[in-house]
Amino acid sequence: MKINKFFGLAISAALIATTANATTLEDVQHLGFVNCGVSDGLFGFSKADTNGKWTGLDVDVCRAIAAAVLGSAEKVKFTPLTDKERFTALQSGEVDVLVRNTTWTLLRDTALGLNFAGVNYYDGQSFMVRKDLGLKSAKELSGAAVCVTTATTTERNLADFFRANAKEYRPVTFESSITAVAAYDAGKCDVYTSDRSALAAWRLTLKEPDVHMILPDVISKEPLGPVVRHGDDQWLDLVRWTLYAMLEAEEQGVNSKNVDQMKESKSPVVRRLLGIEGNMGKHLGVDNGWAYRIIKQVGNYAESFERNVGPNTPLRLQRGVNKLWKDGGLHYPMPFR
Ligand SMILES: N[C@@H](CCC(=O)N[C@@H](CS)C(=O)NCC(=O)O)C(=O)O
Repeated sequence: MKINKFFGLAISAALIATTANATTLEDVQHLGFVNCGVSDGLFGFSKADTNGKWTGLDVDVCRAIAAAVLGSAEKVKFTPLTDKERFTALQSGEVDVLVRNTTWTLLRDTALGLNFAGVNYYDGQSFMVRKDLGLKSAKELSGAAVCVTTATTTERNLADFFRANAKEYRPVTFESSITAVAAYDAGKCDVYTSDRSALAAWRLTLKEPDVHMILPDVISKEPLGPVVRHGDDQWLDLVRWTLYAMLEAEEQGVNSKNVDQMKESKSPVVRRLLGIEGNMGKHLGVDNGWAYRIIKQVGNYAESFERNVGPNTPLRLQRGVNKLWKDGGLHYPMPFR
């Protein structure tokens, strides 16, 4: 068949125009994968192994979104981003969602044109030092050289902390944590500062991890969570309820092992969560098996926590404030009803 060149161009233009006006969900469905912005390699949160397989607490949120929207937790393209690149990549549409140990703050949630969909890890900023300095508290850090990564909340909190405590310090800034941590390890700084979970991860990469300690002071709130662009409420809802599905599954005792038996459960909440009753998925723009797939393929929040950062992983993080609300923690999924 002879194709009219002009007609062909018109069709391509129309297709591009459709894509440009499409919602994020339509784009993702059209392309067949979720483009997820992640950290360049933060153990426990997002890291690729030598075969290119990504794992981590943040990675699991990306996978859960793909399971909900596309039916398979494997349908994710991971885009590693530095702290500096992350928000531009989301704003420009290069990624569909950012799940990259990113702190929810007022400015990011407003001025940057972004929306935080929730919190997948409640953290706080702290300091790592050599044990032989004999320090007990960050208040004793007067005059210290502090290695820090730029374009982070960390850098600002650091300044606030020293200002509030009327102490001198010398910031030594880097664009990537790998170089900041290497400089600290080489003795170019007395202190490395970051989120506590990140400090636990980076400590393991040092030449002699046991020579270093994390000071007990927590100088900030760092609620880390997935972020989307302003202006696409459906996608915001999907990402938010994906996270809630993982938390609600834990709350209801549904996990990747028992999810098939749980389909027989008499609990109305479990039945709605698993799509046996109600139309939860349809209201989100997907099918009613969305949360079943998240739980079956990725697991509930507790499973993800234990597998990636919990006490039996090298990171050895306690659940602490990351417990569910009913266990005394801060995670509180909104009602599935
Ligand atoms: N949560 C803070 C800090 C983020 C953060 O910790 N960034 C660094 C320190 S671990 C990081 O992810 N580095 C990884 C990299 O440089 O690739 C924020 O949102 O600004």
